[in-house]
Amino acid sequence: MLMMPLVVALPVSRCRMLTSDSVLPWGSLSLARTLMVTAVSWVVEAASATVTGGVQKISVDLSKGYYDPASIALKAGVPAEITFSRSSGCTGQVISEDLGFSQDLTTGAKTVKLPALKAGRYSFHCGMNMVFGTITVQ
Ligand SMILES: [Cu+2]
Repeated sequence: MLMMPLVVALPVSRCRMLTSDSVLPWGSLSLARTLMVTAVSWVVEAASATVTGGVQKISVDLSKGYYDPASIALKAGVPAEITFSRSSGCTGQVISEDLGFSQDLTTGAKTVKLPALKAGRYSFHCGMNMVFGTITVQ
């Protein structure tokens, strides 16, 4: 979620640049608008887990200082395994009150095993409640 303003900021600033430049045709402006909308929908879209042998699995990378993906889609009624990469500092701990887990990532990647979940939205966050991720089960 922290990344969203940064990702959106690029097309927005590009859009302003094109607006003030009268040399460019109108087509460029609408292209910039399309890029902006595409960037927003890309950020919001959840990453789906892969089902292997009756378990749905997904990995979350923390090398950039935020959860990538920060939005995870899981199927209801199928056990899940979410692997968080090794991390330190702010994201050294990953906690979910909703799902009842707390992991220390400073010593290495950890796999959180979740039972078959009911449909709903569950959140997880760093130890300081500053960086967030969402699991949508449907
Ligand atoms: Cu933090």
